[in-house]
Amino acid sequence: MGLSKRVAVFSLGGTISSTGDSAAGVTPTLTGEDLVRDVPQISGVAEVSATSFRQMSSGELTLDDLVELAAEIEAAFASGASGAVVTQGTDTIEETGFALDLLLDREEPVVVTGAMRNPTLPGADGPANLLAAVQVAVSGAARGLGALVVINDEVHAARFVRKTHTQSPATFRSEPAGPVGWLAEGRVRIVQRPVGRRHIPVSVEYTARPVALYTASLGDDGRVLPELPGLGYGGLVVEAMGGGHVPEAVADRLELLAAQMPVVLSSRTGSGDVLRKTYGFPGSEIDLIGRGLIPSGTLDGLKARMLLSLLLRAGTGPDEIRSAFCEGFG
Ligand code: DAS
Repeated sequence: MGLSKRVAVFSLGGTISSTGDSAAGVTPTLTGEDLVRDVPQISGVAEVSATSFRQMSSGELTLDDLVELAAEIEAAFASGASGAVVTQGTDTIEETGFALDLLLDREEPVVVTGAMRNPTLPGADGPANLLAAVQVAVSGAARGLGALVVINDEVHAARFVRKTHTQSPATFRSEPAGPVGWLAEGRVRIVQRPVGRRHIPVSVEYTARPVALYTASLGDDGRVLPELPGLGYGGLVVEAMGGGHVPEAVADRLELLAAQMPVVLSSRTGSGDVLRKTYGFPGSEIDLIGRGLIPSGTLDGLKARMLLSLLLRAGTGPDEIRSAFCEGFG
């Protein structure tokens, strides 16, 4: 008798699929079919179809790829899949996972996974991560949570997760919320459900409007900022210091930019809400918001950039962009 749950696996490349010799370095070579075949335990969990969607280092992925991937995942659900698993490089999972969270509005679990140790190394974590991802993809408890990142037996909401270590298999963290669950002996335990998801329908026909990401740093005056409109950028996310602060010289430049494009204020700290009403010095969050910047709420710079990129791509107007950040994630 066949298994009742079907899972569609889409492989995109990354360490989980990388092989080669130690001198030249590993590169993405294994297909989705190879990855699934290497984990025989998967056949006891679900009927799995594997598609090699891309085969690249995850830094090469584009928003176009993700919009196309979201459409393929929708199609898999329409044809009866109970869940979807995406395997890819871990370098950009915090961005791709959040993009899928925004692009898809489905109850079925969409689980992104990868590996920190490639298949040629002792202790390669890809097979365990893939099995765990399939287990989450068929779990009733994981339905309706939005896109998830499953690695190292932890289940993270894509909207919170960040890569925090260059090599550790425990690299993924969700500050300040913590993981939404974990796996124990193959059982999926979900202990919290994030509220306030947002859906941004974007089709492949929409054109991209690039969004720049700028990190404020000690002694920098932001002289690169006035160049952005001329370079074709349609928006900017600032990773400000602390609760949302920049030097005064940078604030002057940001004010000029905010009159031309959406400028979102996030924090370079990596955790916590951007402040709105505490500090009053020039370059403080009160000053910057008064000059037209949009506070990113709980979103860090990379996630704020992803949200703004998709909003611009969907042709969203200035008021709706502001409310997407202030009400959706604020
Ligand atoms: N090869 C890198 C990437 O594709 C790293 C990884 O997969 O962990 O993101």
